[in-house]
Amino acid sequence: MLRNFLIYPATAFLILMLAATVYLYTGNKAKAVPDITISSVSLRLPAPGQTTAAVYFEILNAGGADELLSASSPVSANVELHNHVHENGIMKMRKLESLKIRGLQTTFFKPGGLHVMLFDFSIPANTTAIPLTLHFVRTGDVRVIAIIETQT
Ligand SMILES: [Cu+2]
Repeated sequence: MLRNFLIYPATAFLILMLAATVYLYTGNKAKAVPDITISSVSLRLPAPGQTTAAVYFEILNAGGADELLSASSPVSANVELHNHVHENGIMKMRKLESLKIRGLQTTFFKPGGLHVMLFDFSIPANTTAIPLTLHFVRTGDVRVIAIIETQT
């Protein structure tokens, strides 16, 4: 009787501790704050006469997951997130409503893949860089500078 009296609370206590540990671990994992750094931001100017330009960069996330909702820039009123997809052997661009940014991972925006598309842009001659703001759900707005590369 005395044995049961002692073992039961000890077991209950251990189970509670285990549950609390599991709860804290999974909870912290989900709540981990994103730690986002944007690098290698460049804008490819199209051939003369064309009115769309693509912006490429890398999103390094050293923290928890985030989501990229949109991008904006003073040089264009119409900025979209795009991806390239293969359809019947043809490369097509597709607009993304948003993009999940996984934690502890680098997401590459590069030719033939993800990119930010500027429509009807207006960039004065001899401009070497333009501002671009990326809007994240958790991180908020991140302002970067895109270096302008002319097509060769
Ligand atoms: Cu595009």
